[in-house]
Amino acid sequence: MPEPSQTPLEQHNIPLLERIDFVTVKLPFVHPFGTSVQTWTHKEALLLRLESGGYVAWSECVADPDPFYLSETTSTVRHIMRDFLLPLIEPGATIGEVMQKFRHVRGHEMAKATVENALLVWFALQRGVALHALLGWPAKKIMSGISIGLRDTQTELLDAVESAVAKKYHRVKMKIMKGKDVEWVRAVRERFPDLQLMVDANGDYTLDDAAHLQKLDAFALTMIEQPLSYSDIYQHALLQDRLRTPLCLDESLHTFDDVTTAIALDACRVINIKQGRVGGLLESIRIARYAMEHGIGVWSGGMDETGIGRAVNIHLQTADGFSLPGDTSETLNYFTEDIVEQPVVLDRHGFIDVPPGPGLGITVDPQLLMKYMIHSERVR
Ligand code: OSB
Ligand code: MG
Repeated sequence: MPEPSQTPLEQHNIPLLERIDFVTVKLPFVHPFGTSVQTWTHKEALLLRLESGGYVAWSECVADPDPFYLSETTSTVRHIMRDFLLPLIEPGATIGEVMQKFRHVRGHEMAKATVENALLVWFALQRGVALHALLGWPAKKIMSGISIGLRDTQTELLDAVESAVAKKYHRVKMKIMKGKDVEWVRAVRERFPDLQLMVDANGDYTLDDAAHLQKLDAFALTMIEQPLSYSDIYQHALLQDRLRTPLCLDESLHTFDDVTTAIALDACRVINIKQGRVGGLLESIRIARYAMEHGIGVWSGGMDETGIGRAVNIHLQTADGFSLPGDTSETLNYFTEDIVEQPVVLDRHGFIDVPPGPGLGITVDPQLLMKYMIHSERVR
């Protein structure tokens, strides 16, 4: 695969980073977030703060403190950033050169994305432009989507779907797992016949479950996300061959190369891009363009981020190729109180505005940051 030509964006020069801090915050969720792999009661997020020339750029790492979604954790990310990635940044180098050097570090996409995000936000602030404009796209209204975690009863699930429908979310995703699948989907579909509905299994099934998963074809789901292992692509292709419902990959895709493999094998017809999982915004944009050229739908996933990470996902969705509603829901769906001042809200048609202003268009509230901070470390 030839390397793409460097865009002007990749030629911005890196400043001397005067001050670098890692800050960890821990916020309680409004409702525990249940998946087939883990139930999270809190969002623990590692933040990176870069300061240079009077501009302060924040970014948020998508890793959890545990390795249950993917292998990176907040601790591995701190280690890789401190000991390997940050030392590769030389003042005067271009962002393209830095990202090229990052390829020397294998894997650790979430760590790479955290550093890249912060550098791009710093450039946007310094130039006085919004992040989406720095990336090359005009502002537009972003489609909304909600990811509803596993519930104890079908009644609770139906209540959660009902309030999402009332808010005009463009599509609803429900988590499934073995034992909470076909009948639970049937209950939702019977009550909401026209809803854009999809499911996410976070890898709970194997190919032996293909006949069982075929029962989901009856419910006009827009897609089934990551039914099989987090490390598989090939068996998803075998499964896709046996299903009418499009498959969507999440955990299995970490790089542009993974995406070309998945598309070549017809392992999925839709791609969930989490910018943190694929190593950052520039890789996300390359993937979205490639997918679009191959007729594959793309949407932005989420990791239950605080307002910092959610703003990044919103800016990214102005890019070409993001044709489907993503996992971008209102702040109040996650937290009663966030660390940023501007909450994400839906308008009466279910759309989300890109926060206006330079950089991410959001401001970190120093008092709330202190309130939820559990750790901080000055790196430079
Ligand atoms: O599989 O998409 C997932 C959250 C944490 C880990 C994995 C996943 C999710 C979500 C939440 O589904 C998406 C969001 O609302 O941010
Ligand atoms: Mg998923």
